[in-house]
Amino acid sequence: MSRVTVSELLQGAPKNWGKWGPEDEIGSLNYLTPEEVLRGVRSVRSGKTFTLGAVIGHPKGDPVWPGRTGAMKLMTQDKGHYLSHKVDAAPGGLEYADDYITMFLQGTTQFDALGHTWYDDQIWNGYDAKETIGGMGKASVLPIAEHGVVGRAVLLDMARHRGKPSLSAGETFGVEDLLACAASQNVDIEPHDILVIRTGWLKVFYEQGPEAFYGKVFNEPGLTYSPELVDWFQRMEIPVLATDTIANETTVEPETGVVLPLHNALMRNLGVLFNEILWLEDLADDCAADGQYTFLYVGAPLKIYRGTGAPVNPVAIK
Ligand code: UVW
Repeated sequence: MSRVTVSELLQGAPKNWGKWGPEDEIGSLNYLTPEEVLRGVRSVRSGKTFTLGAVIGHPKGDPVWPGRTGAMKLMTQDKGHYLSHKVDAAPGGLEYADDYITMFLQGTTQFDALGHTWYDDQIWNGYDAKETIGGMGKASVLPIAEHGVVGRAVLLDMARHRGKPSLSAGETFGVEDLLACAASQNVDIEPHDILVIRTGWLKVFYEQGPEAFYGKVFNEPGLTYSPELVDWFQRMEIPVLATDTIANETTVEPETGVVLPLHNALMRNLGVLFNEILWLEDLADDCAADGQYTFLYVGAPLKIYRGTGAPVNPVAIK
């Protein structure tokens, strides 16, 4: 049970509604102008690349928000079909394999559409929450997919900063921790930086299994709400928050019991894009080894018409 509603918690909190016009559907992505892309390009030093997508349909399962299910991938055609004479080779001898997948669009590394969560019947930019009925009529993932997400990113390795392989269930951090982490990594967070935060939590799923990951009561580690944190995001004009957890914030805000308040404070109200469930282990190891925590981030979710979100396999270029 929460002790307040999200509406009460966020009373008077800042909003960017209308900042980019009444028809805007990409929010803080507007900060990533061509100049910002070039600033990102200038952070490239060695050309090393890292892909940040989780494996879809992993043999150990897919880490998903409780209530969602992992991907189901089925072969519709393979060599077996030819061996059992269900199909014949094409004239000339060509044979081929085919498959299809069913999955939650938010069931792997993905971007949330800005209209993905709401309270008080309004989604991003003040659109009516009824726009979500039968598919996102406003603030879907498509405008984000059509724009693409490219800019300078900073990795904040909170797990390393705290001297652990991963944060623990329900472990929280706030803006002062982000700044301390950046200082310990000798990196400056600049306005319009894409913020990539490693908690080590995704690794828990693959290395320790679903029992350790979900626990008795699911409570991810992560950022926790405070007015100061929201003001900082607003002041720094952060366009994207990306993490290696399912929801980019601790599941239950400990002071009030409100579930996922940052989804509303940052995404619904400020238009910050949420990029969730990233695989950050290889990138983080490399950053720790060479001391370079900035890179060019390139990602674009799939162009899903009226989608609430869409998978993405971002590339970090150092
Ligand atoms: C919810 O908001 C429930 O999920 P996600 O973490 O995919 O944004």
